[in-house]
Amino acid sequence: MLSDAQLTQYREDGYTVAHEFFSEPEVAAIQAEVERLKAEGCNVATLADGETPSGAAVNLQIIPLGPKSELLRTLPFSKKVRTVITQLIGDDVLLQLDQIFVKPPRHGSGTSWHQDNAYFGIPDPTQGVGMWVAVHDANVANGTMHVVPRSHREALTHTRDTGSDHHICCQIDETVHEVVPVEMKAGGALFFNYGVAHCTLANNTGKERAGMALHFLKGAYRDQVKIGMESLRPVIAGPNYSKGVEEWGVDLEGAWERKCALA
Ligand SMILES: O=C(O)CCC(=O)C(=O)O
Repeated sequence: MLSDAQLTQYREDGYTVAHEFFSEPEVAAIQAEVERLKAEGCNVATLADGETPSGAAVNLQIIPLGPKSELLRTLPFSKKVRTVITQLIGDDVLLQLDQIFVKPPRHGSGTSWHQDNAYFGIPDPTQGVGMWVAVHDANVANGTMHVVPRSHREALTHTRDTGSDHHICCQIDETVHEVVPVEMKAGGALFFNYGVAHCTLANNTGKERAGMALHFLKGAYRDQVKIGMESLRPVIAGPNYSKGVEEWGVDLEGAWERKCALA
């Protein structure tokens, strides 16, 4: 569970960090799955025209995860994820989006500054929460996630990101905005509401770095979601919660813990 201090930071600054959110066996399971899924990734980095695939820079996106991975589809149903997400946005929650970005050694490219709600268009951005998991140690040298505290109170203008085949981006001026690099060991998790501006930077180190991003939304917005799993939005809490039976045909409660040999 998040502490009162973490919850206060989340309410005020729009984000909070849970170091060691996932234990060593969980991290090992996630890392092995990322290794397996890499073959299904797509390099979204482009030359400066926003179209031509980049030969050098690589931002490998794997999306969605649930249909591709029997392991990762169970993660949103884990006790720790359900507990924290409901602490942050209350009961009645669905998983909107799940993806991984892999940054290969030396050629890994970042994901430019943006607010997720510029994609999602939810009337109140604080009603959605992104959970970004450090699959490997994430630090300034390998381009970890950076956030702008309290930026959910600003509607920033977004334009097409010409370094990506589909992303959008906004401008952050570090002389005006406070920018916080979030450094975490593998297994740490950053929670931020849909309005918080964030970006990752290039990985110029000799080791690969990956981040896994899950986006959760209040069930009340279910029909307003424009982006995400178009037909399958697994409910993880609330009146429509079926433990995954409705969406995946099996009870997934406890499955994450069993698969990671925690139970
Ligand atoms: O890991 C990345 O490069 C970007 C992730 C991201 O922007 C997100 O989770 O919203």
